[in-house]
Amino acid sequence: MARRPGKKLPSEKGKRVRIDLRRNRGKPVAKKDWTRQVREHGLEEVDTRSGESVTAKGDLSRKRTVVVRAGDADPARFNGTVTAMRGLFAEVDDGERIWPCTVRRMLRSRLIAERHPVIVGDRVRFQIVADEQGRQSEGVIEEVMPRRSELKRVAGRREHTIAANVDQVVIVSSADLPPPKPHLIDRYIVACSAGNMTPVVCMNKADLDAEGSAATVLERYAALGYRTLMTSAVSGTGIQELGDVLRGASSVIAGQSGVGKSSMLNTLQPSLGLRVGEVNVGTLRGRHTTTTAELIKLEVGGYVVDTPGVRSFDITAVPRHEIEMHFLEFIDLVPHCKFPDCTHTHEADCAIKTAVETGDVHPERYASYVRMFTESDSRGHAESSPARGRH
Ligand SMILES: Nc1nc2c(ncn2[C@@H]2O[C@H](COP(=O)(O)OP(=O)(O)OP(=O)(O)O)[C@@H](O)[C@H]2O)c(=O)[nH]1
Ligand SMILES: [Mg+2]
Ligand SMILES: [Zn+2]
Repeated sequence: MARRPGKKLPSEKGKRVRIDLRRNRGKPVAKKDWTRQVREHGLEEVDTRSGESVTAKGDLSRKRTVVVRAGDADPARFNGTVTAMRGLFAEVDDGERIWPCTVRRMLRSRLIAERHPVIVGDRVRFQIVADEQGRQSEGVIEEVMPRRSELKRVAGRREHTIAANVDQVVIVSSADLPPPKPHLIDRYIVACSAGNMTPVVCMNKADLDAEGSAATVLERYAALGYRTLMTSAVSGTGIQELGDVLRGASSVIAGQSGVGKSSMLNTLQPSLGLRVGEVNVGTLRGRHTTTTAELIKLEVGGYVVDTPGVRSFDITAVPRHEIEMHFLEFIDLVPHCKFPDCTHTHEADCAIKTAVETGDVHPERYASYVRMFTESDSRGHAESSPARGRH
């Protein structure tokens, strides 16, 4: 993300050469099929394997023009951060401008095989290519750097990474419309803990919390030591504090559709003009107004990813016996269970269950643990159960 002083734009410095590329042997997939998948499942849900050979027109030609720096044997390579994914195109910020980039086929196959396609927040190395007219308008991502953090979820049996290299996740619920779902907060907290990010628990629509029940839910998390925020995008309550939380960090704003994630960011920085949707009064569900995860640079300093709301959010890559480690208040209690392999579900003399009875562990936190434990199979992956997806 940092600007590299003195770096010249490739147009000023590079010379173009033709290089051989391996012809794409993948079976072409009808574009309409991919478009249909995107429309039905959203960009994040589409299985990229099936759309692999669609948009990258460069993949279909044998030769491609790449920019070579004077004196360099190899084509020039640039470093950047992926700020958005649109179909098979990534937008990459090299600190000076945004480049639309495709992903090199070889890399794409490997990443897909490892179930980690290029995602927002990824640090990448890319090459600039020129089009038929010689314009250097596009890049090809050649390498994705190791990620220091990942926010993941599961949809059905498929694992999906939402964002990479973020420091913290602001887990947004709303006081009402839709009402808070503590279980969803707990799932996000486990995902943060497992993915190496700090959770911040935020309750938006404070203006609708007439009875203070949302504030009570928030206190539960404050008591556990998590940073909490009560905000209102409408009245402006807590928005300055939100700015303080986001300043200087890279953050993901996550939570159900309709809780006001985009609205909060608009109130913080009106120039963003993010699209905001209505909540369906019948189902109390948002309308999935935000459709792509995008990395946004904030005036207060820092970067934020406004994500599309999710209906289901599951932990992944957390073996079921490790789930307990991500419930902070369980950690000191676990050694006091009678059985060393206690799962805290059906066993006698379980320190966690005793703590629930004495009020030291909140019953809803315990219920969240049990639900996550029973829904996860022994390898830690979600089982596709018909109940999944309803929160
Ligand atoms: N009363 C009240 N309404 C709010 C507040 N924040 C957002 N809303 C309303 O909630 C609805 C949904 O807001 P969005 O910002 O689109 O919600 P979102 O979380 O970004 O939703 P998705 O993009 O679908 O995930 C809109 O009608 C907003 O006007 C708030 O603080 N108070
Ligand atoms: Mg939104
Ligand atoms: Zn136990």
